[in-house]
Amino acid sequence: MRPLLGTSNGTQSKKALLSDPQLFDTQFDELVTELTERDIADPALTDALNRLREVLLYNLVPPTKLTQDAVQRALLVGWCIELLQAFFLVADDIMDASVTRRGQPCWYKKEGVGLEAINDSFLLEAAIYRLLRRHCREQPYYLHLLELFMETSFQTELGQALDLMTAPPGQINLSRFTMERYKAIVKYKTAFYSFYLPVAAAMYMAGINSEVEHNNAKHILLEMGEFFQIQDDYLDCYGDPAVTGKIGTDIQDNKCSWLVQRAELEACYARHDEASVQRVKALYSTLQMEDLYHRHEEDSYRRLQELIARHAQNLPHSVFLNFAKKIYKRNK
Ligand code: DMA
Ligand code: MG
Ligand code: MG
Ligand code: MG
Repeated sequence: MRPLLGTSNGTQSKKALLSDPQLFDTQFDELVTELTERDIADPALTDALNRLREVLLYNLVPPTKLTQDAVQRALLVGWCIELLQAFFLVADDIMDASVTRRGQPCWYKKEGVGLEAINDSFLLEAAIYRLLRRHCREQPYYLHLLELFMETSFQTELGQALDLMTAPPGQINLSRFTMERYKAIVKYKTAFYSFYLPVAAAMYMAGINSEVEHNNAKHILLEMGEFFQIQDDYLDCYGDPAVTGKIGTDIQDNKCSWLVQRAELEACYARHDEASVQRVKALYSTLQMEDLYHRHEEDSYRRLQELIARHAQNLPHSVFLNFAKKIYKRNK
């Protein structure tokens, strides 16, 4: 994976603007001046306008060093999430026997690195907690962040364990690959750390601690994370390494990838309950069976016309064509 935040230029410049504390500062100063000096010049109002100034400064938390520091800390936590990702990816590439990552050789593949990369991944992880301690220890959300990072790591490691034990090297047994197992793997190995973690960290930093709020966010983000991993599986096979920055290994690694659909068929075919029937139909639809069928119909019609032209030399073509017209494009 996966440069999650690599967005368009438009988003970048908006982000830069929003996170520029100096611009925000300057505007606040201007607003105070506008409200208390520029518009109303009546000397009789001096006291009242001074009062307004005091109220504004006191109640709107003048953006001073405080907000600048808060923005710096938000950026730092962003980097901690990147560190967590790097920690997992360095290890993941060893376990998946991958070759490239982000357009360069995987770290363990570099000359002289090899399995020392295991310890390097631990170093990346340790860096998270050093940075959090140094920069956020005094913050009310510090403990929440610590627990969040540790819990997320555990969830991801459970997901990686499921991913690996479902893919024993060289042992093909597609019955291991159920949709239930797939969903568990991707939820734990990807969705928590790639989607819930960044939003939950921001929520804690903004003072949103309620379990209900977090569960609501989790509900949406885990669903998004599941789809994100389905895309990752798709790109493992169909992506262009020049664009994804990595060469796929899921087939070689016996991975329970979303693209492996036979197990779903085995679980649902020849069943009489409506849910199973619908799951088979959903599978057909993801395999674009309708398109395939229509293309086959066109091909078949064209081939038959050729046959008629070639073989029905003494018989009227219409005998055959009328037959053909009766069945092609039929919908009953
Ligand atoms: C990766 O899943 C999950 C983690 C925790 C790194 P994956 O092996 O499919 O990712 P990638 O395709 O990027 O190697
Ligand atoms: Mg991998
Ligand atoms: Mg992996
Ligand atoms: Mg992958």
